Amino acid sequence: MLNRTSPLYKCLKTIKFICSLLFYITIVTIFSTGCGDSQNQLNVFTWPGYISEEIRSGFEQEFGVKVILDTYGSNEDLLAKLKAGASGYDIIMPSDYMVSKMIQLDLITKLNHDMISNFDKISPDYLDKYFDPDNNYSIPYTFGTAGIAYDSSVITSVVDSWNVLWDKNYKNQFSMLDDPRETPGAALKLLGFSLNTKDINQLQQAKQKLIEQRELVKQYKNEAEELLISGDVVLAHCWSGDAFRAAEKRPSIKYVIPKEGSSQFIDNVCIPKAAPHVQLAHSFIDYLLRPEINAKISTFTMYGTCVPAAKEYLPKKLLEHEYIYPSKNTMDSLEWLKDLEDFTQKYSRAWDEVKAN
Ligand code: N2P
Repeated sequence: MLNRTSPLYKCLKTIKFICSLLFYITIVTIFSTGCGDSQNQLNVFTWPGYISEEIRSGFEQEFGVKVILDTYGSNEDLLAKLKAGASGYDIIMPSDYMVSKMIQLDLITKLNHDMISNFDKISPDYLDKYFDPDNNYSIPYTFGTAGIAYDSSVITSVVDSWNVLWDKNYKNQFSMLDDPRETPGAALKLLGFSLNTKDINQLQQAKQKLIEQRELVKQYKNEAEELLISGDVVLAHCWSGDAFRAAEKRPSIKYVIPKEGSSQFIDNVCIPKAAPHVQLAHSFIDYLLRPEINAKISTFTMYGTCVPAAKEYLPKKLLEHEYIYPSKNTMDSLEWLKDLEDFTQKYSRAWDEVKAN
């Protein structure tokens, strides 16, 4: 037995004390930085392909923080997640009609414009829209359309109507968006109706059309880019950026807005009500609006920029792209999706019935 007063005993006791101290420090460090939440972390919930690695790591390095990305496939999925109480997100990117819905449901926070020094870089063309008249809650991120992508090396006839997506010759060779508003919207347009109709009879007709189409569809999917590049599909109902990015890898891919008309959208940056890092979220929004950064976003996503000064950094082929910045004629054929309040459920139900058939 060691004597409590012996030098060896004292030395061992000191070592034991230092070891417990180190253990305690390690545990505290792990819990405050490694796992769990941290003040130095920004949690971004967005559409796939909306934030590039360059944009993410650029913000991380400049601000000395970590940016965590998570993605959703549709506005309705985003809404369901927030309604179910998801509280960790600092940034979300709802489309127009979903911004108005979220304001009404008190799910997003009022922005502090004093913390967004680049706000005046946004073109007035994309501000003060119906869904958030003074941009108190949302900053435009990018804009685009829904339409049809097709491989012109396979489909040599003219593609200019939604009808092609009901053509039996393309059975199992095309994909449709998996979206309770966009997909019924395409059928409504084909039938000559508004994609915001609240006429139940028109909606039923669109549902029947989609049920008829079901056996022809290879896949319902919101990200058509890979399907088009791989040749898994030769036609796709998709969002414009996905078609243009696919065309970069497979130049025979073309995009068209059908003559019956289609939808247009602005996707926006918002801060959810329960966001843990509101200040950092504002810094991120301000960063996204810097012209050089905004140009990189537009180049990567192949959607339009809302920041005119970004155009000086954009390649000519994007600036002159007839479908990124469509002509007035084409624009006039486009509708914004609107929040349909209680009638929204009828669309969701119709869409569920299509998919269950
Ligand atoms: C993401 C496309 C999102 C556009 N790939 C729909 N708002």
